[in-house]
Amino acid sequence: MSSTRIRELIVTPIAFGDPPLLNSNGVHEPLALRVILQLVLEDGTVGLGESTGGIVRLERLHAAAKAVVGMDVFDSTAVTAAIDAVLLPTVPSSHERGWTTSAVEVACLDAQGKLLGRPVSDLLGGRVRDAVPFAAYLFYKWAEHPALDGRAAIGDDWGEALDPAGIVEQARLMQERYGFRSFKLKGGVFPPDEEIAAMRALAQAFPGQPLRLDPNVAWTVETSTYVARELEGVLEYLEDPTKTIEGMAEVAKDSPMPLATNMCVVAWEHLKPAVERHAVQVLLTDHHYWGGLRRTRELAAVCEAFELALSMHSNSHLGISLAAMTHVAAAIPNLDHSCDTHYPWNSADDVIVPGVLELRDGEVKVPTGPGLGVELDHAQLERLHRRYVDSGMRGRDDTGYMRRFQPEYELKLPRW
Ligand code: GKR
Ligand code: MG
Repeated sequence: MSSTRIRELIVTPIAFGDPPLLNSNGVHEPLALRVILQLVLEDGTVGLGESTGGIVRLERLHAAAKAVVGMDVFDSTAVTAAIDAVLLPTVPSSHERGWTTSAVEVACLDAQGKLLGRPVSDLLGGRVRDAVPFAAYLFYKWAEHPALDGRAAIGDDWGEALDPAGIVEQARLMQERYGFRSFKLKGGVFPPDEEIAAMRALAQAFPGQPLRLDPNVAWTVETSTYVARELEGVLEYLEDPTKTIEGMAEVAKDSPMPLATNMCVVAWEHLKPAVERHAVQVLLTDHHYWGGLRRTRELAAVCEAFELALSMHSNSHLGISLAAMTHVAAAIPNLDHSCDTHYPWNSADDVIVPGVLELRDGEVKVPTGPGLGVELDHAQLERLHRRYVDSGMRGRDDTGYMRRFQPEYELKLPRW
């Protein structure tokens, strides 16, 4: 029994390359931040976790690391409760506390799986599919990060995408490289009519393949209603056109297609009002803040009860997160849509040993090795940690970075 106790939680902040992807807040910086967790047990078993970066959440993970020492790794409910209790006095938002507890829960499950010799999907009730479908995540983007403060420009092999033709070309590349069979466009960047044109161009280029558009609350209720009508028959769902449960409920009244969210329903207490007001029809779950993989499985059951369809949200991430997303998606019977992933944009810098996770035919095969089934590349972890230290970057600032090139740029939500 003592060998299953937690000896240490090693928390390592990292930075990895990210292209200039545009969104309603500005543009992605050349580096994205994450945190890698290594949960070390008394017997030397190590469970892995990955979470979003930034100094605030990093400090919370350090606080969590102190709280979990000596606890039994199979007692993951108690482990997350202990972390929650430590954060509660200073972090009132359950959504915010969820970012910390979730990352540690995943590391617990990875360690449990390794001890038992079983994949994490087995610990979640077993997989109902052997491969998980993902959508191509399209972004308007610049051809390169412009030269800045003596740093040379940073290009990539995706090229520019600033109009419908550029988006269709990016979608073709995504399909060619990874075989995606559904497409999501991150909108909220250009005036709505331009984004409507991009979706129509995608529909023409990829007939019959599911499409979705996510402007990250860049629109008013009126604009959202207009776009929804214009895109009738084109979208499988429209994601977060406008802010708040109330706003989404207004749009939903007249929307010809389902509305989805990863913005107005991000904690358990948001579910009741959203269901009561019929604000959303598709919930984009994310194990990184809903409490981990078991809680995500439970969330899927709640969605089933209230006839909410289920899809999955993503943020810039690496392979430990992709493995966790794949295991939980494999164990959810009512996964109704392909999952989002940023992985093609960031995978070149991955922190895991290559070979297990492959995006092929628009799917990732569920790893069958013990735990998450992925192995940490320690040399790469060290390199990415050095990059974090040397960069001096301590948080994501898409708006500030945009202003370096367009000083008049203003963060305005809704913008249209
Ligand atoms: O990477 O720019 C981005 C996305 O906008 C991301 O930050 C969102 O969290 O992809 C996400 C979404 O679906 O809202
Ligand atoms: Mg979204």
